[in-house]
Amino acid sequence: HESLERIRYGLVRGEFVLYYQPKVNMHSGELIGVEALIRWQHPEQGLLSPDCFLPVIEHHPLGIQLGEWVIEAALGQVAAWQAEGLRVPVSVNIAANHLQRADFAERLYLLLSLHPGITPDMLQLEVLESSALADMNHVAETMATCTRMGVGFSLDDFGTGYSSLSYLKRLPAAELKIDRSFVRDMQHDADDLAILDGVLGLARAFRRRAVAEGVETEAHGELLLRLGCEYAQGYGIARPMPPESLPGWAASWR
Ligand code: G
Ligand code: G
Ligand code: NA
Repeated sequence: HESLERIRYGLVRGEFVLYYQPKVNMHSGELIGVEALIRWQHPEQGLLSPDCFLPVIEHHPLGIQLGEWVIEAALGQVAAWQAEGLRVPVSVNIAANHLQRADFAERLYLLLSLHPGITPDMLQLEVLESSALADMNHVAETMATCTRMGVGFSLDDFGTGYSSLSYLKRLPAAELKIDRSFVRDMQHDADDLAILDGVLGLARAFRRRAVAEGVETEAHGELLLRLGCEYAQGYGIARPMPPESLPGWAASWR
């Protein structure tokens, strides 16, 4: 793990970058969004994954600073793609303690106002469901405020947390991302298949968009389509890529 000071220095020096992984409609072939995934382009150690630095700053103000940097950089990238003629919404992962800050909605409004050319619906926030949100009423309120601004929410790794069903009922998230652990063995594991089918039914009943994570093979995609899940993300569709690769990928996909 890197030190807090080195991470702070890296942020000042502009060493962090975002990769983007496509999220598609497997039925129509449409690119429905991209998920921003942070990487550290470390001058000595090469490209570092978030596991090397996010845990270090998770409970530190620097984590909030980096979280805001991610939103700002993702919005800047959406504007750049838009100028090239590619209109694609971006999803950003938000740490629970960031979302739970009293000024979250206000700060988000400020970040959005820096990009007047981007409508708020071009931004979606992925909330990690497994990190128990301490004060659900407050979070629900924050999410409602942001939703009124036009920003969308997604419950990440859905099905793996402590209280998936309470979250589903109480949090205004238009999208559920079905955790990849249920997708991986669904062809061979009847329990996983049953969970997947159940979550898809819940998503329909609550009118939330279900997106399957971890779609690695054609067989995954075919079975998901048969189950009625057309939205997917995974290595079988595309790996996370640097932003300059996305327009070419989007043009050649399907
Ligand atoms: O892309 P990768 O496999 O390296 O991501 C590892 C983990 O780090 C994933 O759980 C992902 O959600 C998380 N992650 C990636 N980028 C960000 C980010 O910008 N902010 C936060 N909070 N988590 C991220
Ligand atoms: O949901 P979460 O934010 O944790 O997911 C992002 C992480 O999942 C990233 O680290 C990304 O690289 C990884 N990922 C994306 N697609 C796949 C896949 O098809 N298989 C596996 N094993 N990991 C994936
Ligand atoms: Na995510």
